[in-house]
Amino acid sequence: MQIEKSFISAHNDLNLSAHQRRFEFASSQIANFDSILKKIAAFQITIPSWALGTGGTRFGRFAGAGEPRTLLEKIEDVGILHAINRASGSISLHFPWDSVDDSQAIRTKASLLDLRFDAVNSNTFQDQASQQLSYKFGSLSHVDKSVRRQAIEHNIETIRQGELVGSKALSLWLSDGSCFPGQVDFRRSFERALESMQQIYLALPADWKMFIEYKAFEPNTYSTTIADWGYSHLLASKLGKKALTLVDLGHHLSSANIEQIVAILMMEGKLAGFHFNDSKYADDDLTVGSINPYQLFLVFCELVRGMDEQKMDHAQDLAWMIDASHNVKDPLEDLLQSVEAIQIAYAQALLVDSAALAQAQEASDPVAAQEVLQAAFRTDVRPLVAEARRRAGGALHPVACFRSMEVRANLIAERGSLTRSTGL
Ligand SMILES: [Mn+2]
Repeated sequence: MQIEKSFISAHNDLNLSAHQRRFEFASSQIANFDSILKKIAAFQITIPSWALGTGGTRFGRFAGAGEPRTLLEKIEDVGILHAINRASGSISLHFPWDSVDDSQAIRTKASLLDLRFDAVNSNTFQDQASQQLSYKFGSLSHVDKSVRRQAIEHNIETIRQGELVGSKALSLWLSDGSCFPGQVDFRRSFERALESMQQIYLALPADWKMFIEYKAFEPNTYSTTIADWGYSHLLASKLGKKALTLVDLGHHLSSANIEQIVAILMMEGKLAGFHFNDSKYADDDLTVGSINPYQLFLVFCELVRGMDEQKMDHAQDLAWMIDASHNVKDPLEDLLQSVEAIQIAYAQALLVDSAALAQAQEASDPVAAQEVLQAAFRTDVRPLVAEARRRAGGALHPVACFRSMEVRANLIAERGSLTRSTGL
């Protein structure tokens, strides 16, 4: 399905006068709103290929309808999102789910939809039908050298596939760990994981990076080989300059101070980027901003301050991706909501009076610091985000626009109602 520009214009025309009233009020309170609009418009959030179908839990999956059946259809879905919000201009592929058979066709389709390819992801957390050895007891840290070799080769093949589409980073999440005390030797497991990753690192092209993601627990229930930012940072430091730590909002033990982790990693030049999602208890698969938008805002405050201090380009220098997929919403509507939640938190962080905050910190004045932060957080920036989107050719209200175009009904008509996207 192709999104007609005329439909988005018609949607915007219908909503324009109400929007303009809200925008005039919002912008009248902000001195530098024009530069904020430009930053919001430039900020693109990568869509993971595995979030385009309905996710599931270990108890089951309730498949949606009209899900993308092939990589080309996944790219088409991201193109739909990007046409509507002009902020989802890249896609992250996962191997072997997204095997690139015809790279020319894939690249052409993506460029027609104004999309680029972000980090590629390997998969050693499940066994594939064609696979010789099992990852039941680990992959890069497995006690058996031949299992480790198989996992290393899969990662190198993932890099090769990424090169075909112009990716520049390998994102590595290791599910290795143990379910019971005594099951693995912590130190040997870590050493084996490092040794395997060194071999993958050597296979990275000169202009590539390696992102090392961590996760506190799950699928393993007792220990995880790369359980937190300390393990990841240790690995990244030992591996070298091209290795960086990737922070996933949902991969921490409950109430961890994620904004502080981000601040320190940025200070050390070792932050790769961010995976956005939200969670109430332990899982990480809920829509961004649906549970704890204040935490998201605080994370963005650190990101913005850290990037500004190091004169980094907000849109280009770190990797921004959504990593969530669940059971009950239309995946495309959910992604539109997630992207907007990220834009809102980013815009609010841009509003923080950093000079006043620094002054409050120097004066050890927590009351003044809270006033500064919450003045930004409680500002309704939605008209600014909508205006940035409108100026970039997107829709004022993405979900409403998506629904009025009957995108899902069209996709079902094209693809059928029994389609199932590859992925989890
Ligand atoms: Mn993630």
